[in-house]
Amino acid sequence: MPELKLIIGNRNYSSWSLRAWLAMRQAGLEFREEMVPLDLPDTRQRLLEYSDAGRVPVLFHGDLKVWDSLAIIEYLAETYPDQPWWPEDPAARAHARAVSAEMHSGFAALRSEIPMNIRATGRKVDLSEQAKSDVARVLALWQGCLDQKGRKKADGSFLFGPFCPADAMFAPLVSRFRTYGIELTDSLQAYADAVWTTEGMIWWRDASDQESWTIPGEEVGN
Ligand SMILES: N[C@@H](CCC(=O)N[C@@H](CS)C(=O)NCC(=O)O)C(=O)O
Repeated sequence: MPELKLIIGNRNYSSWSLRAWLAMRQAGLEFREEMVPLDLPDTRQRLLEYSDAGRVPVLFHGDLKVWDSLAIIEYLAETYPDQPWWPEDPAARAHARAVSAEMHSGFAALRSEIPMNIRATGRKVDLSEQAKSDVARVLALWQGCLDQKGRKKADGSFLFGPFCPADAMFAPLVSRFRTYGIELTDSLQAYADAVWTTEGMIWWRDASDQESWTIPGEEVGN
């Protein structure tokens, strides 16, 4: 098999990069990465050298290029079926894909009003009604997964028991909810803490602490 190479943005800010990267890392894949820091004068031109979409993440596998986080995950799940990806049970798998697709295509207000900044803490913002409704929907989605019929606590602390791509899709929200002090019930906080303390997330957070780039207006603690 040719090597896998993932192009990502800087870790502190690039929420879509985190999704693909964490899914790959937690699935145990070996891959190389290259980083294009976001919001610099040459960012656009550098992104276009990798993909006409001008966005990260981008996966290269030999001659193949995949330029979208969820498409990357689906491609890898098909290509490396022996690694742990989606839930085995078809109903749970469909559910996991539905919540992942909803995250992928929605929550625009939430995403723009509380951008990911992993290093920042203690932020307070007045959310619009739409963003509040986005937050409520995410929390309901999480609770719905945790309440699934037949799901046993012993199966794991994540949405579908063991870590799966749905948890990677929501990992940036776990970070945002911490940064902006979004209140969670005890069971949702336990879920968020489980994602926050996965091996991959700890590694990503430590690495984002080492980064020196700061997007204007996104200074830490601001
Ligand atoms: N739907 C795409 C979204 C990718 C995306 O918007 N990535 C942002 C970074 S998190 C980006 O590349 N922005 C370009 C820029 O900031 O110049 C995916 O799922 O991969």
